[in-house]
Amino acid sequence: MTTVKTTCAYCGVGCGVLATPTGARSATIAGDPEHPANFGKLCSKGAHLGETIGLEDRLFHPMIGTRQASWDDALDHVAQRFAATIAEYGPDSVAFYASGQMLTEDYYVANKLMKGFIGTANIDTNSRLCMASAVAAHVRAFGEDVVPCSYDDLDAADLIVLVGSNTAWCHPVIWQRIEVARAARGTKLVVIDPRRTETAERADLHLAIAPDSDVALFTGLLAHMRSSWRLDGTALAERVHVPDGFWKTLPNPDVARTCDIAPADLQAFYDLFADHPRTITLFSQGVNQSTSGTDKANAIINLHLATGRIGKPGAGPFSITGQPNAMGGREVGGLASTLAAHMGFSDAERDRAQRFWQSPTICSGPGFKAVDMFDAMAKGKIKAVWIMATNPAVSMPDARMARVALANCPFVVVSDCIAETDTLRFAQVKLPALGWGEKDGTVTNSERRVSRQRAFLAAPGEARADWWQVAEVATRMGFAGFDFANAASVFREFAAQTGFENGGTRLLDISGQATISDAAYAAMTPFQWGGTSPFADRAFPTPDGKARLVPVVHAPRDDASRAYPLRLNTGRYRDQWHTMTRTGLSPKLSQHRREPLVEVHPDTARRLGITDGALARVETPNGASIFRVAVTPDQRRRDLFVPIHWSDQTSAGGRAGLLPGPDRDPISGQPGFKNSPARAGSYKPDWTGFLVSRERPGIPDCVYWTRIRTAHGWLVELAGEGDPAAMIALMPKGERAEMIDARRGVVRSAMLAEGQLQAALFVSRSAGLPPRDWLIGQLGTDEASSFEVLAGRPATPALDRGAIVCVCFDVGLNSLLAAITEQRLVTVEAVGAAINAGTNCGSCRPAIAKLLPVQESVHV
Ligand SMILES: Nc1nc2c(c(=O)[nH]1)N[C@H]1C(S)=C(S)[C@@H](COP(=O)(O)OP(=O)(O)OC[C@H]3O[C@@H](n4cnc5c(=O)[nH]c(N)nc54)[C@H](O)[C@@H]3O)O[C@H]1N2
Ligand SMILES: Nc1nc2c(c(=O)[nH]1)N[C@H]1C(S)=C(S)[C@@H](COP(=O)(O)OP(=O)(O)OC[C@H]3O[C@@H](n4cnc5c(=O)[nH]c(N)nc54)[C@H](O)[C@@H]3O)O[C@H]1N2
Ligand code: SF4
Ligand SMILES: [Mo]
Repeated sequence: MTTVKTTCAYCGVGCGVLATPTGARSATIAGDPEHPANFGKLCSKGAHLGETIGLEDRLFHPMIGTRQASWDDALDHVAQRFAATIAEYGPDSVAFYASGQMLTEDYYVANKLMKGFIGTANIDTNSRLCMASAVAAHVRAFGEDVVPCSYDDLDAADLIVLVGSNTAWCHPVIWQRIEVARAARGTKLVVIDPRRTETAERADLHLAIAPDSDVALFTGLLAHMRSSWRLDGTALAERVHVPDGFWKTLPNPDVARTCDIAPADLQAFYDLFADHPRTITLFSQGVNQSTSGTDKANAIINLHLATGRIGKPGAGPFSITGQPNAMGGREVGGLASTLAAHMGFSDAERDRAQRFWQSPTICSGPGFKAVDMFDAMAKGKIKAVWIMATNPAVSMPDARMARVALANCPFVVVSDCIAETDTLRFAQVKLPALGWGEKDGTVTNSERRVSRQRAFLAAPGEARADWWQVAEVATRMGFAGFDFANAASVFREFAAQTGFENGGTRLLDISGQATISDAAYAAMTPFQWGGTSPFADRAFPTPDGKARLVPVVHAPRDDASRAYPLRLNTGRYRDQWHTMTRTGLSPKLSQHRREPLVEVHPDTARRLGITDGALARVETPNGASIFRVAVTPDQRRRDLFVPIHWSDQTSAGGRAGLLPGPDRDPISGQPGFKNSPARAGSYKPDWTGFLVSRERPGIPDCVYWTRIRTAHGWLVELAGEGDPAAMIALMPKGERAEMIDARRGVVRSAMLAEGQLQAALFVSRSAGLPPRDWLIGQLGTDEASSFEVLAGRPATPALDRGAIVCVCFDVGLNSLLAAITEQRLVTVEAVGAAINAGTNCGSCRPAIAKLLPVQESVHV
């Protein structure tokens, strides 16, 4: 079968992928050597895309309530309910909640319908939770939301500063590029993150600053550069507008104390910065997801503008995007705070958009930002909402309130490719969407590069493209202008809008593509708008052509209290994507972290009375969840970290989304997900246990459970109260071998069929449980013995390989440590040569490096 060039489904690096179908629902996946974002590389998530394209868990048909409906009925129903709601309560009573996982074409049609035809700007997106602060900062500083750098700059920089970015896990192919540059030219690396992540571990300097002290750090650095006469006088005179009194806003409080770092480390950072004019400051959610996120981003941009480190090779403030099409959503105007194609809401711009769309109306001004949108739903102001390609019941801050809002909204439409998600439970209408490998259109990555996602699989069931769903509803609402023949015709219209009466006022102008033929669209190769360095030789898109310094002042979050003395940080794991609807399908990707952990410093753990491997309850003013404890010096004292990935589908208890409050940045409206007041204490269940099973087990009825895929089935961790024997309900029906010691509270149950283990359950009131790995492996053999299974171990014990580090080759921690010690391995390369680990996607190389006896200084 022929190989199709497409783009990865996941992060904003935007890697090119070669997909070669090997059957109706299978394909081999490789990096595209010609794609300028990755030159053939893929990380663990991209490399295992093939494990996520089966038909398992898919939504195949439109549903109205619990009944399967035809597309005609479902679309008519949506159109009628939206029209009726608008007729009765006005256009602002309806809303659309979109996603950076929609294609540009999907996004364009949704934005056009809402802003131009329904006439409300109540369309916002999960990018509000992700990129809004960077967008707001770009607009404040440059006049337009333009990322001023390209990946090439990473190769040319002498100093790379990563701020609030766990690049090694979240943008691994950018990370590998940084590592190559460091090996080639000794690029210095500074990581600014309260946690010692695998990214921080590899840095020349790691500043584990106090949460949300970034503004103090960067204004302090600007003050330092000024007092040591290192600003760029020419840039300041010619290219940058300095507001009156700006320099007076740079007080010099005790920066090291505010950031809670050693003065020598602060000085080391300031010296590195002063000595290396080719500096890239790359930032993501540690900056954006903050109640001071916009100010943080502007503090970074101010520094680059005032020192002339922008628009030159290897220099600039580089906001990297999270989702595959976070950037495309910003381009079309999918945020409630922009109109379309980088235009705002002035009368002239509204008039221009309306004339371009030839629409009956146009929205009057900005609409509800995500948190406000859900708040308006809870208050009954929004009476119909369409949610597309996002799972807000899990991912919104104060997720309990988001669910109250959805439950309170009279009409909820959800377009998703998966049949059961936490959000779909609230839907009156469910619309089956095409997923990755089936959908067709464009995405834009972190460096403004537009690439094609192409279909290489047939549509499953009745699933249809998101843009088609919106266009159909628009047409059924009686609107003209939505009869698009294909994705290419949507793209042409969007491209035309970027150039419509632009006259050089907006850098986003891809109108050269407005006449692209269907064939040329099909064959499109990646291209970048704005060029590699948009501000190298061009004025800034402001009225006077100058960029702006924006006064920003460190404002600590003042919600610390005696009741909630800790700070809660939330974020990502290397091998899971958000709410796990897709990466959770991959057995390989599920091995790196099998449970959601709360990471805590040893001193704090001791004070709280929680121990490594036990369970802890984490509580904020908004909710409580239970997590497995990981005690680690990589956390700051008093800070906790939990992952965002587990939902009601995959756990009870382990849901991070319940915990952060709705507090948000006053300018961007982005929630401060990374720094919430919290408390924690040990959770002592009556019993703990686990289940391995070939078939997907039912939902356990106990206080804590988590469920993940394994090579031949599932692993469910359990903890609860009452009678442990009640868990036998999780076992399949049929003949089982069982061992119950009621006095000591031990329950073991195994079910085999013709030498194949079907399921095994282990529950115990004392902590002792057998190691999981051998039992997980037994699901895959034809020669399991119920005797051995009940014993929880083989008659002749083998080495427990330990937690999986390299998912590509299934290499565990114990195997790695054994090889390193026995064979005296000292480099990541040598480990690879000895046992393969780290030689495929490379995502685990930072973790392997950490195990080596002597840390390599640069290249892994
Ligand atoms: N594996 C994986 N990769 C992903 C994703 C995924 O789900 N899984 N999602 C994608 C998406 S949508 C996004 S947005 C990106 C996110 O990518 P990242 O931003 O790299 O990921 P996070 O884990 O959310 O947070 C980054 C770091 O910010 C730090 N931080 C917290 N508070 C502060 C602070 O006050 N100051 C500073 N300087 N740092 C702080 C955290 O400790 C954390 O290590 O990842 C993308 N890539
Ligand atoms: N506490 C905390 N919360 C966070 C964050 C954090 O760091 N901490 N990060 C925030 C950030 S940066 C982000 S980006 C969000 C992400 O949060 P979400 O967007 O809610 O997470 P996903 O799991 O990516 O949800 C995507 C949904 O769309 C479906 N889907 C996938 N492809 C398609 C498609 O082509 N069409 C349609 N119609 N559906 C599709 C998937 O099955 C899934 O249900 O989470 C935010 N929430
Ligand atoms: S870095 Fe990984 S997840 Fe991100 S686009 Fe590339 S392969 Fe996909
Ligand atoms: Mo994101």
